[in-house]
Amino acid sequence: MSEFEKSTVDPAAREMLGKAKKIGYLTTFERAKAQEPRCAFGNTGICCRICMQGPCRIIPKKPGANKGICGAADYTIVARNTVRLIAGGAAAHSDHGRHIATTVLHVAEGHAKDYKINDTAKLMKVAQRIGIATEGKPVNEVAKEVASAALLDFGRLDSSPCTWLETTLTEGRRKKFKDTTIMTSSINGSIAELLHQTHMGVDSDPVNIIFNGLKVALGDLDGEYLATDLSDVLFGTPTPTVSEANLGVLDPEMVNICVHGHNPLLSQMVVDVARQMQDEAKAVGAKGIKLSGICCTGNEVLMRAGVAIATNFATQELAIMTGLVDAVVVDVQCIMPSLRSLAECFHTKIITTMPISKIPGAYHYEFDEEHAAESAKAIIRLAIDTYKLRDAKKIERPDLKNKVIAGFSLEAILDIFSKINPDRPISVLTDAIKAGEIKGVALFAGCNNLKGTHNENHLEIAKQMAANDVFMIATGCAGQAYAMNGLLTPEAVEAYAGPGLKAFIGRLNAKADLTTGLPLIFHMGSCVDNSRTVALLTMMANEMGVDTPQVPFVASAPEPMSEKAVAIGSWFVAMGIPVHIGVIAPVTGSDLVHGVVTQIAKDVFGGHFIMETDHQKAGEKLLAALNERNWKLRIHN
Ligand code: MSK
Repeated sequence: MSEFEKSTVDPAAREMLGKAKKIGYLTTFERAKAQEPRCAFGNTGICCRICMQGPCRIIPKKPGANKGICGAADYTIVARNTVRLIAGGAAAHSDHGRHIATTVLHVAEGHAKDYKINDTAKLMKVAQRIGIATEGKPVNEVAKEVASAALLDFGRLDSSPCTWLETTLTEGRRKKFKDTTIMTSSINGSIAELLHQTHMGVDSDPVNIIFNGLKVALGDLDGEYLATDLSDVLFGTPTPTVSEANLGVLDPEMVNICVHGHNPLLSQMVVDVARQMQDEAKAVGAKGIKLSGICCTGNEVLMRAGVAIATNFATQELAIMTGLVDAVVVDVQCIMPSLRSLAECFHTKIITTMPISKIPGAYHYEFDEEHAAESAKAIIRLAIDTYKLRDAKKIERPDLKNKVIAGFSLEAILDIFSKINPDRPISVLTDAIKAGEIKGVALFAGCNNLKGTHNENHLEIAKQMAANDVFMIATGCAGQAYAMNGLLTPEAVEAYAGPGLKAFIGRLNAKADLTTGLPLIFHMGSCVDNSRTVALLTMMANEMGVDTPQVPFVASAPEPMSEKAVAIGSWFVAMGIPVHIGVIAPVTGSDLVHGVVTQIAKDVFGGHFIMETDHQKAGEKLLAALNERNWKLRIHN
């Protein structure tokens, strides 16, 4: 085994890790090793840092130390720590959604002139779904009402449910969430309430804490849903697109700009403006401007504009290591602060753009919504100027990239299904499950986590699912792992799909009327676009005449890292879905909390967490969960 095989399965990343070693730079892979051994208290969730008397670490068999100084038991501490992760994730996703909704409102009011309502059909569809009359109204009037309704979900004063939740759930889930008092009325209010509830000396009941954590998780879902809907309204609903992925997309002859983060407000503007600035790049000797993406803002522009993916979360530093990246333009979330110090070894400029997301020493070009195109132009000009400083001696690019077929919004998937059944497109999927041709649907989502080998769990579990005839969808860095390694291609269908899945995708291919074949895994977008995946689940449930916990649908975050992944996993559990995570979450310090999230949750909501680090066993557990549902539906014997 070569030195870097334990770090990553990606050949391009291995090559760049070799370069990092040569120049003596300690990447995130080295820093992860340097953190070992991990603190056993933190690792199991029994370190309490909620008040300044702490940290308190629970030692079960030591009298006095078996509780915190205030008397908090292990279960209280673990529950509080867990739900505070959900609150962090919900805050991040929904703040992103609030930013988009505010921009739609400003566009509708005649401000933010560089943006426009791009997808009127989606706007009208959303308006009708949430009960806003559209007939005879100007587009901007409808947009204003929709954006205002979205913003109300952040701070509603009465106890009526958040609009996006109320209007998208199955009847069964609506009732379940009301009965269990976790239906959210206000995203911001629920986050504030949870932080209050978990303040020192407030709630010590772990079950009560976890239920309110789920309420915040539903707020996260609401924020994701409206972020997706309104991003589609502003920038268009994705349709299938052909692109490419991995470090080989960086072009030695072009000005290379990587967009990194999550919010499409800036990255989409950079894409649009770069098209008009190709001549400026040519004037400095480049052949033009090449954009590529890292993390979910990369997914946003892949889905809508076919922009290439450079790499995913864990390997973001390695893009700079090629010596070819002239600028990394970042917005919010999942941006390693280390990018700045690494960039000092090269000519690369790190450009932060959001007031809440700065890196000491980086260039900060504050994104100004009122002058968005100007902001994007200034950023691109800095990248063009920086191109002139490239040092040929430092350039080393792995010659590896893979073709990518992406852009599968729910609308795009239904459009393909409708070629087979125009009246009830979703039945194409549910009928294939009922017939036993495919076992169900598996969603792969989430990040990279260097507690394991980069991208290994993503790839291996998906291959196992494919061989067992599971239809697969993906979002986030999971989607990028598949993009980087050639699984978003028709060739991967040939290589990995079992006979049932091959026949199913083949039937779609025969009717899809696309210029390319369909891929093995349908990439549905960014982290917030998990809303698209839950919309698919809901549609399947309604078509099958059951509630979501009965649908043969599983979710997996093979390498979860961020608080946002915790929030997503939690609301999927509440939706009744078995959710695999490829790390052991910091809940094992309390048998009670561990039991609630891995077992009791199933009795209450139908979903539960499956913690399994071994990819083979994880795949087996996911398949078992699908088989159980199929058996219960009496589809199979
Ligand atoms: S970017 S949250 S590392 S998926 Fe959405 Fe990737 Fe996870 Fe960030």
